[in-house]
Amino acid sequence: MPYTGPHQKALTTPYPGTKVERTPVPLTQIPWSAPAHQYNPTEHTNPLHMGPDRPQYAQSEIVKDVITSQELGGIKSFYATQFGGRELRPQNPIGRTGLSGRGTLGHWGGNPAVDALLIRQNPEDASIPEIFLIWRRADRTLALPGGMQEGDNLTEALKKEVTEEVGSEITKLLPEKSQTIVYRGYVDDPRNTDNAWMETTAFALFFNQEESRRMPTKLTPTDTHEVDAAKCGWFPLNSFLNPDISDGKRLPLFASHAQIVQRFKNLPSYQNWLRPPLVTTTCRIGNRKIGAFLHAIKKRRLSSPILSS
Ligand code: RP5
Repeated sequence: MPYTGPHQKALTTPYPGTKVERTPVPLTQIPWSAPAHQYNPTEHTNPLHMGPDRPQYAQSEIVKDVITSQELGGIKSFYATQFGGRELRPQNPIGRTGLSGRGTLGHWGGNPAVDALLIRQNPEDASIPEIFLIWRRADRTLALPGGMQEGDNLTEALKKEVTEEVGSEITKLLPEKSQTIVYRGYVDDPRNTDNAWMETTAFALFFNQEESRRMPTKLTPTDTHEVDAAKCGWFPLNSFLNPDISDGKRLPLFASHAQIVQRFKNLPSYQNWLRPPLVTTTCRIGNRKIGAFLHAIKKRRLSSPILSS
């Protein structure tokens, strides 16, 4: 299920890392379909992302240089992009944000990212699932490890982000892992604007107790500029799965990461991973039936079809 909104973090003001204030948008006026005749969003694009000396990842600030026949400079969105307003720019699929332009995002339209839900069984107690979270220095919050997707290969992008933000010790285990897609779509990110927004593909990877025991206690992310390694680590997953839990241990996560984490509690691969191995279950059922059978013999209550009951 894609994100249906309304967005909240995309209304964050002032705009992250700046003093730029967004134009207030009442919740009822977020959808483009809601009339807002007076709507006059603040215009902001990072000045470093404009002009001929801009970095390679930033598209031209002139939207018609980038858009050709519904293609946003080769960047594909999960949404059928609508164009409108000033200069017929791409429009945020959820609606108004109070800010036009690109903010600090490099692309017009969807800015693709990848995220990793690294789930392990606690090395001491396999019944406790844990999730690895990073601490984003700039946003001063916990988050899923992840980053902008450069290039088309999602697996490579995931590997790069995990190496940078978690550590190469985990990356070494990735080739053996099947990756389950938990979510694809819009991210309610504080950097979003009316014309540029984040989209992600979030993958879950499961590590059993034996693998957890093989993991070093100290993981070493390389991107220590963005990530505070001292505050990253494994957290009890259950406190993030249930939005009603108020045990004080659940902390808010960056952008829509909390909603993404909550998505996978009903995921079949997570449910299977939680279950004890099938062979143990079968033996237990078998033993219980045999036990009941012997008990019945002892009590001389045995009648022939007992095994089929
Ligand atoms: C979020 O921003 C995505 O879900 C991803 O986690 C992150 C990517 O941005 P950077 O980490 O590269 O800033 O919207």
